[in-house]
Amino acid sequence: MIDGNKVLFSGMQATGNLTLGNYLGALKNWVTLSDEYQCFYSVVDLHSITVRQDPAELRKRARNLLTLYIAAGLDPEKNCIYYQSHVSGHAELAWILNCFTYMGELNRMTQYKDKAAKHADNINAGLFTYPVLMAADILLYQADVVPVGKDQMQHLEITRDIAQRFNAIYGDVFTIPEPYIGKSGASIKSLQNPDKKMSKSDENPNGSIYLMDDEDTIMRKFKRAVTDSEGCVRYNEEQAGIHNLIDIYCACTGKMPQEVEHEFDGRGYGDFKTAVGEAVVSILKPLQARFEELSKDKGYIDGIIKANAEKAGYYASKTLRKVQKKVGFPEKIR
Ligand code: ATP
Ligand code: LTN
Repeated sequence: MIDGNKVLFSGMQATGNLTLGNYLGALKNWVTLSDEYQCFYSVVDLHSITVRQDPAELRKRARNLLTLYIAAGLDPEKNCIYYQSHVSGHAELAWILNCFTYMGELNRMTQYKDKAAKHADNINAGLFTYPVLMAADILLYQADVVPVGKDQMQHLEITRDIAQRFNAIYGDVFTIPEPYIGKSGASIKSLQNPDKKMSKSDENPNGSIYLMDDEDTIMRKFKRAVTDSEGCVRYNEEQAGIHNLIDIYCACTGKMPQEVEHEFDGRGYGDFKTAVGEAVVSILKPLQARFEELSKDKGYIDGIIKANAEKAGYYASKTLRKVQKKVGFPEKIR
């Protein structure tokens, strides 16, 4: 609890360009939840270097991501929006938690297996212990709730296991966090392969809608989206492509799948794809305009970066000091 409010933590990596999946699965829910909680939204740049990055590019993407959090509607006066690398407590707590995490647990992580297969020439220890750093992010702020897409559930479970293990030894140190998965948009699939999640690191740019795509590109990508030969807009697992388009449409319009089936009853896929494209454009256009405007205001963004790093650092050091004491590190002499 901070000032009587429950705490929310979430983060995104500044790797690649953000997709509609990131927006509908995560960012959009962050904005909805931000009124109810004391929120920490981090640009998790420590996580990004588990895969080799170009330094200048990473710096630029990280700043763009932080700006995008604000452009999406998160008020930086109320929500703590900051770079993970500006708060050293993340790395310090991660080290301690590494000593309370088993190799066998980490070996089971599917994201690790996927990324290791994808980057076979760079299977570094950071990639392996990535979930421990994520646990540190969450536990450092004593978060009650963590909004993520479905793909992050396994990391949330290991976070809870580590926290419970630590608490069982040292008493009630950490709050046990609950995941928050949004009702719609929790798992947006690639437009080219609806069995795969839409991902910013997909090699095929037609599979993903990027948040900065212009109107023509968005409409073209939806027109080309893979569907089936059934020819009717029905929400069932067998029609994976249409299922995904309905998910996207619902997440953008707030409608229910049954309403959408009804709306497009007897109409072709062409009509439906156009409607989905238009719904997405109507959400992304204002987001893009706000992003452009904010990006020009260097002083404003710099001010937020500074103030929020201090705020996050304050809460992080409270937990860290408690943990250091529990495990037996000597008190600093001041
Ligand atoms: P990468 O392809 O680089 O692994 P990613 O696109 O999967 O990245 P992350 O940075 O890992 O994105 O995820 C940021 C947030 O967006 C997480 O909460 C994640 O669950 C959510 N997310 C990512 N992809 C999707 C998707 N296709 N549908 C719903 N949520 C998603
Ligand atoms: N692993 C997450 C990003 C992430 C995160 C977190 C999400 C890092 N730390 C803490 C929620 C809470 C991802 O790849 N999407």
